[in-house]
Amino acid sequence: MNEELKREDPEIYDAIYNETKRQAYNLELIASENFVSEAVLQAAGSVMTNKYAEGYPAKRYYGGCEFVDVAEDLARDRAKQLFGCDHVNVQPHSGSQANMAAYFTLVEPGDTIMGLDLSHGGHLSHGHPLSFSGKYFNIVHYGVSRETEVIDYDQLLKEAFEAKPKLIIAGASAYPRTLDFKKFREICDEVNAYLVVDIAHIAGLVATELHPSPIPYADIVTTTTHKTLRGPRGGMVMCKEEYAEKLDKIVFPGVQGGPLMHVIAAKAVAFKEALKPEFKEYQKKILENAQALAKALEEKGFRLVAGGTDTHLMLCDLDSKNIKGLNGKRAENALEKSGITVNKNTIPFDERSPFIASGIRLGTPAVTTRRMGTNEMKIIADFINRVLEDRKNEENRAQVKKEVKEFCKKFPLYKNHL
Ligand code: DSN
Repeated sequence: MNEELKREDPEIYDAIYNETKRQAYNLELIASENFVSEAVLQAAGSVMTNKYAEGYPAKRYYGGCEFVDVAEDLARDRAKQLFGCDHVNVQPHSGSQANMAAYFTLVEPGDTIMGLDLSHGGHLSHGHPLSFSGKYFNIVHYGVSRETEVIDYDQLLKEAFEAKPKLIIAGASAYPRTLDFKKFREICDEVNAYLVVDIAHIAGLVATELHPSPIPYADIVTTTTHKTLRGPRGGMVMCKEEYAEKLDKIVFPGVQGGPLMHVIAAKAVAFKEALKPEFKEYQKKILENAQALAKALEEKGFRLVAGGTDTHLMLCDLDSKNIKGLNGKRAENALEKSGITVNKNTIPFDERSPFIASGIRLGTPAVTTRRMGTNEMKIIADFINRVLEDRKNEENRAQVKKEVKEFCKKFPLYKNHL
């Protein structure tokens, strides 16, 4: 593989080779990651990276766009079919830029936006002070209830009456329960606010009707394409027809220049895959695996935030195990040394900083792509428990790492890459 690259740039060749090995022989449990198909990889690594195509299909600022136009048209048509939306823009380079485009389409800098607090499961670009969203807009955060750890919609309505937002954004990066988009719409109607929904995490579930769709309720829906949707790294925005023209102008030239045509081609391939019946079966298995992993962890004494999960992810409250000195950061490190990749995550009302955190976030999309099933989830829970119960023991970690590697070999990822 990559003989040319090996000759030209052995350092980068080695980095890619080592990353390929890391992905093949480690358990990937980061809820926002996945493994794309060979076909998506090939499109993303194609000559379309060479093409400037500012503008939109048939309305470009450059000549020679006839074939990239084919790719973008296919991506748009397939996305519309997949989500049932009026209009889609497939050019955003990331979720953050998709959200930036959504905000600037509907509101002005300085306007009030309400978004879920990052420490309660929100996204950075939903108003974190260090993100553009927190700098350009007046942000009022909503959170989850201390008792139930889920959104209390009555409380949200009260807070919205006080804050008088122009826009409410729904969606989360670490919220394990179903979001009620109809309720969000009702609240927005009560306070005369726009509704934007960011389905980055749950896009694959929404596309296959395994999570309710926000399309009927939201003015604009944003997503990334690389999480449950299993496409290349990137973003996308869907909207009602009335916002289409303005949204397109905001994406380009408003917040971006030339689109990444190789990534747009790869998005088209991923959307074609997602329209197949097998994709719904895959999404169902993600959910079955999440249930199995959650149950197995609970049986080992881990408390799950909000009492479990309805989706592909769960948040483990590590304090529930009463292991001396354990926190999110230490758990992430010990698991990484044992071949298991997770991310530390604050839990609602966490007293630790986000750099330490009291929880870990776990998701099943990537292991499900490897065709692991519910029995494997029990084995994974056991690996996690063994590492965390004796996290300082190097021999224990080395033994788990060895077992994880053998386990992963039974579920090969990419052929001919190693
Ligand atoms: N950073 C992404 C995640 O890991 O969930 C989206 O916020």
